[in-house]
Amino acid sequence: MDFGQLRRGLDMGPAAARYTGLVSALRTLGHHVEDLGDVRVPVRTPVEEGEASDYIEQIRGVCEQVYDQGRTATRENAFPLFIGGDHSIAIGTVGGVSHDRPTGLIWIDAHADFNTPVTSPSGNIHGMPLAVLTGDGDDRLVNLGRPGAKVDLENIVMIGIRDVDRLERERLKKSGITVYTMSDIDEQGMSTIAKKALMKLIHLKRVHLSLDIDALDPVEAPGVGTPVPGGLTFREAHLFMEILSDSGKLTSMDLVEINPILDQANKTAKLAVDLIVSALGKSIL
Ligand code: 4U7
Ligand code: MN
Ligand code: MN
Ligand code: MN
Repeated sequence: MDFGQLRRGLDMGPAAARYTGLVSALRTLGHHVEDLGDVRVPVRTPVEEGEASDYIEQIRGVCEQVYDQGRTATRENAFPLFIGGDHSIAIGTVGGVSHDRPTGLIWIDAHADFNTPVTSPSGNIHGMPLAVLTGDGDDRLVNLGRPGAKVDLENIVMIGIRDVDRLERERLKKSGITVYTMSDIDEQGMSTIAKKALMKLIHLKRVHLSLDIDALDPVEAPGVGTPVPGGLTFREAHLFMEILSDSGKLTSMDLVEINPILDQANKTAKLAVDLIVSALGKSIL
């Protein structure tokens, strides 16, 4: 779905990932893969220029479906992989996979997605999912699946951020979330950051990765709605996936914010699929 922001095209992300061979690449690695198809997404009626959009009901409907799927897959000890779609789907995915057990959350993104309706400069829900998941935001989203916060602030690690709004920054600094910005990655290198991130979640049996493809540099991932320069390189992102895969801790994952309409020959979806395959066990040797 693409109801979390105004641009069209993010709803085509799953198709783009399928076209580039996601399922066969995972089968080649030896995984048993079942493609459950797309969730039901209502047709989007256009909002006039300057008119406020209120798609909360549509977003809630889609997130309830993914919540159930995440919950079911996790209960069956399967690994749910969610392809977006704009990042507001994480309200459902993270809620669902954490239904029965506390879950660590790694949020890789250019943005913090920690706005509330009060702090958001855009009003777009895809800038709010992490706030919702920690209990702040519209009640219809905060209480989706089960009442209240879905993850503990101390079980969240954010990586790659470089574009935070003024009031969002104040919230983030007070929150207790562990944040590794692009500057931290520049200074310490991705392997150190990856190991620190995993150490932070060592006490948890389940770890969910929510990967917003705009965390990568726009040179690598041009097909995104909100590009921000100075992002992760191809190898930095792959190295993180390889270290995460080696840790054996990853139990579920989102890959979101692929916009094929803004892309160059499906380059961004190809990169996205490559990263998923690395996170799920592909190594160089
Ligand atoms: B994404 C933004 F103002 N912070 O809230 C906002 F810059 O899921 C962008 O990370 C949010 O792509 C980007 O609208 C959301 C903006
Ligand atoms: Mn983002
Ligand atoms: Mn995001
Ligand atoms: Mn985006």
